[in-house]
Amino acid sequence: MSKYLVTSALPYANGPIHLGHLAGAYLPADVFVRFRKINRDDVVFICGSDEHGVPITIRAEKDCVTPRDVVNKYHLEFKKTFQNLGIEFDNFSGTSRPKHYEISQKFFRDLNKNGHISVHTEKQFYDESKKRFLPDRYVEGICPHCGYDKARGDQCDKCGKLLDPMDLIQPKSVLSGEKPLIKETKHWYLKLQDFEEKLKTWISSKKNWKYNVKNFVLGWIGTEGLKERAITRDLNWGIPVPLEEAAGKVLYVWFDAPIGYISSTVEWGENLGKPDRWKDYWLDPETKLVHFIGKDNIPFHAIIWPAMLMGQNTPYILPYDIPANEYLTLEGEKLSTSQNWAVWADEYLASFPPDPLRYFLAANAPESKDSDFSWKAFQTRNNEELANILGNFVNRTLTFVQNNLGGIIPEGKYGQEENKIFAALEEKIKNIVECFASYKVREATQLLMDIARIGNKYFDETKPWVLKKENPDKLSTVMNICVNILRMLSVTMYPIIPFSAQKLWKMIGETGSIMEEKWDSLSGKRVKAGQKLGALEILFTKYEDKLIQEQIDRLLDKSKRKEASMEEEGKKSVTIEEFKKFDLRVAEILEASPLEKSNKLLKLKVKVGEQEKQILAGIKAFYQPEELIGKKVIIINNLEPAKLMGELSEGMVLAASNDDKSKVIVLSPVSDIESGAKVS
Ligand code: B3M
Ligand code: ZN
Repeated sequence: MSKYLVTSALPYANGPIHLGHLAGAYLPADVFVRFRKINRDDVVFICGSDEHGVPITIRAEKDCVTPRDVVNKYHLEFKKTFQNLGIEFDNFSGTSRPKHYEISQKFFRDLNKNGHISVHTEKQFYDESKKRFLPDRYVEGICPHCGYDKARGDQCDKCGKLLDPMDLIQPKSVLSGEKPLIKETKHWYLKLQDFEEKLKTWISSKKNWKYNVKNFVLGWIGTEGLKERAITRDLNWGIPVPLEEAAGKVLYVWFDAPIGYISSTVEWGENLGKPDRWKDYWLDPETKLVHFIGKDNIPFHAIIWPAMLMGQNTPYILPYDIPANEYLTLEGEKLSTSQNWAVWADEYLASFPPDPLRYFLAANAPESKDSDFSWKAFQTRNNEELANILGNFVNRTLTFVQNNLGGIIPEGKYGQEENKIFAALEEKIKNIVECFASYKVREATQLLMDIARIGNKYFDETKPWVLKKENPDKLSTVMNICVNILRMLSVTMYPIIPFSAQKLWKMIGETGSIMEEKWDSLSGKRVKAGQKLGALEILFTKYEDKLIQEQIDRLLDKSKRKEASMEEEGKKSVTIEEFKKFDLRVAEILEASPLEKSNKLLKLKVKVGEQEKQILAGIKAFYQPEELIGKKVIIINNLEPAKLMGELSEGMVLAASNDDKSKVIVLSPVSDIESGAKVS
């Protein structure tokens, strides 16, 4: 028996849980914990909501509520969602509770006392009209790497590059929309370089860590060495920095978030009436501390957090393992909450039970590379594996016992043949155990299905419907074996699909919780002959195309609706002053020719009054150059000149188009007027 403290990344309390979160940090952890618990290990499973940070304050500001309101709302939602999905934490806390403040401030004080914190004055953006400093996401502007014009101060959503707010071109405050000033402010830094050698030695000792994690960390340290990092922010939502001279500053969210693992464990003990219980885990070097996270959280868990722990006066244990997962994509594309390209857990649960999703995400876990969720693949996994293989075996076995043997588990006489079957099954179970122990949920899922396949094959080959007439003795043994396979199945499937496992457990006449069954008793233990089956029910139903299509349509609709609403925003009214900024003119086309390098552009020479200029127009597919020559059109005359495919364009020809852009018509005055005439 080993002692485990298992954690899942604390979800940010600024939005609901989607399938990407589940696949990365929650389902794999829950599977591991269920396996460990059934294996008689001593396990505590800890989580809570991550309740600080700029995404939450921005969200609150946008919705005109307080950060506390935002946090409370999502905290409750998380609890409900996790419960409905069977993600069973021993404690789910939150990082804005007093105990968490206390422990986090102690963390800062210890690091400071031990000389691992420095303080610097730095330049930062400041919103003069709001009288506030603007940390990372409070500033938006043009990305210096890709030119995207809504890049956030911490990261560009388009090209994914990490940014410093000072990198942004034309920075704007998200609070006022104004250009921010640059002002000096003081911040406190964690001197990561103090821990560099210790971290390297520690990480090198982790022989069994996943390749992606270890490699990432050594790469991070290796190339540039460790540098100090700011751990404070100018915000009014967060944990106050426990220093007099730091009034108005709070701890950076990534500083306090992992401490949530400790404070949630403390809370767990307190709720049990044992306030010192947390020490049995956090202060015992025998405890295996396992953090389940998505790959974007690796540096925080494998470098910064261990450094923070190393700098404490309390002898906390360090992470034992960090089985980080890669990403889940959706229908082949990157998940995006801002573009509503996501399947939300609650949305899923409104139409389906939890187990088929758990099964799918386990079978397609992004363990060593990104994997994809698609509704069609989900349907296939459900219909062809859960329903056709596993469900079918459960159903045919139990209805046979019910209809032909009075619902009583018959006696089995085990000879060589039967023992061979048991040996094959036990071999599979041994492999499954190894997979669960090494976070290989994908493989465990396949092996689990193999057991059901063995069951179906055995049923087909022994033909109980024939034995019924010809050999009742043998029938008794065959059905006994089949029920035994179901018993093994229910325990092995418990970590992945616990709801169905528990139902199956009851159906074979077991009472009580499957948790009372212990993994290592599986091999020897057999069903009791004479035991009466429980009430039968269908474990898995097949999903029709129509139901799946509805989900696909909804996903497409949601993201389209988002596009439409963005377009609507673009249609907001403008003032006459704004309109007057456009210098619209009538222009005469003098020359037109296709631009060789482009399949869209025509190169036009136009006359605007006395002036001649070159304009590139994306109308190649709709007009022959000759038919345009001599035509009068409307142009934006003062559009900033731009180079397209190496050619200068000094304006824009106005055109109308239908929705799908299959038709594009250049605008022209209905009767003649001289070129250069003003359009208003
Ligand atoms: N809330 C980031 C995330 O949800 C962060 C994890 C904290 S774990 C200590 O991806
Ligand atoms: Zn960019």
